[in-house]
Amino acid sequence: MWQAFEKEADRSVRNPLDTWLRGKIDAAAESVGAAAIMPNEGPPFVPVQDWAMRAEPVFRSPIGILIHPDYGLWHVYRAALLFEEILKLQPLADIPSPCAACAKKPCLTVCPADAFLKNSFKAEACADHVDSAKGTNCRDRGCLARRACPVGRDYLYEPAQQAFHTAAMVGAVRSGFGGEPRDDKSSD
Ligand code: B12
Repeated sequence: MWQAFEKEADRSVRNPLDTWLRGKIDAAAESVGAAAIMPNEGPPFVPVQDWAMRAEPVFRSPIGILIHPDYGLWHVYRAALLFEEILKLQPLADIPSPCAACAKKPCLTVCPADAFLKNSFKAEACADHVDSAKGTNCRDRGCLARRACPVGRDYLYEPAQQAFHTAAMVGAVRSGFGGEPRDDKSSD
């Protein structure tokens, strides 16, 4: 996705990634007779992670985002397609979360902002650190906790993409994650 975005997208518009994606997703939805919902549009936000856990073997990781056995923490949901009829899905593969066998859980110990609590994420603490002089590593190369995960390392985003999403994440936090103006809602 990132390579196509870099090649094709008009970066001068507001929300360049969301804008570029919307056209592609609407066309895909129309071709199969579905309506598209964008998970980052809100509030209110659709519970896309709950839907994903019913559709494929992904699991809540200790840092809140879902982990996939192959892609690790390097996957996100660009859209949900709503169909009028109920679709028959493959039964879910009965496999354990990769986090169950991870003894050290480095994702929980490396965050310089101590942003991960047991059931929540301190978004302000994260953004303040990323914006500070000490935040270069997270700012330029992406979330340290996410990068510490040993699963799916082949799918790690490249630095330009990491920096783009991190900047968008800080913008989202500063504008209260809502409908207020911000640089791009695609913090992921
Ligand atoms: C608002 C939002 C944010 C806010 C976070 C606000 C906060 N304090 O948590 C900001 C902008 C800071 C943010 C940051 C990031 N986000 Co975000 N975010 C969202 C968004 C748009 C809405 C979340 C929400 O409020 N849902 C409200 C209702 C619907 O959810 P809920 O049932 O209450 O459950 C939420 C919480 O309870 C929490 N939660 C539940 N159980 C647990 C357990 C633990 C331990 C923790 C920490 C959290 C947690 O997670 C749920 C979703 O956030 C979702 C998309 C979506 N539609 O869900 C993406 C989404 C959750 N984000 C995503 C990502 C990738 C990130 C970042 C990694 C991006 C980055 N570049 O760093 C960071 C990391 C945040 C983290 N570690 O949790 C992805 C996760 C994909 C995945 N693999 O699961 C999503 C699903 C977007 C997508 N399009 O795929 N995000």
